[in-house]
Amino acid sequence: MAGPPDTPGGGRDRRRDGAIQEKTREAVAKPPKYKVVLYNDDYTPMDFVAALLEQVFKKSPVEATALMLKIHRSGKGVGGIYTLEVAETKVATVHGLAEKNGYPLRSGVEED
Ligand code: TYC
Repeated sequence: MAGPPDTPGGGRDRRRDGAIQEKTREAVAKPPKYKVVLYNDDYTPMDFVAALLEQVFKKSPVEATALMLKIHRSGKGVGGIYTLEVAETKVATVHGLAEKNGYPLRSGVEED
């Protein structure tokens, strides 16, 4: 790359002629985010849910157990927050793993 990189979102850049060009800050729309919500049920084993939270939502073992218990006690909980495409893929993965193992675990997407 020739010369210093542009300053993101504004700041100053030196022009070819040596003058300082003030940049205008333009609005950059942030992509909307979506929560992947997991719901409690009476049949899916606790250790299966905790292992799934580790595998699919990259939780540590301690985080996964705490979140699984939160869902168990309160009825639902958030596995993670993602762009819509990633969130929908997580839901499909949760349902696929649950169905493969014969459990009724459900999850869904909610706007953040
Ligand atoms: N309630 C389940 C049980 O007692 C455990 C469970 C936790 C199920 C979280 C689903 O999303 C869930 N075995």
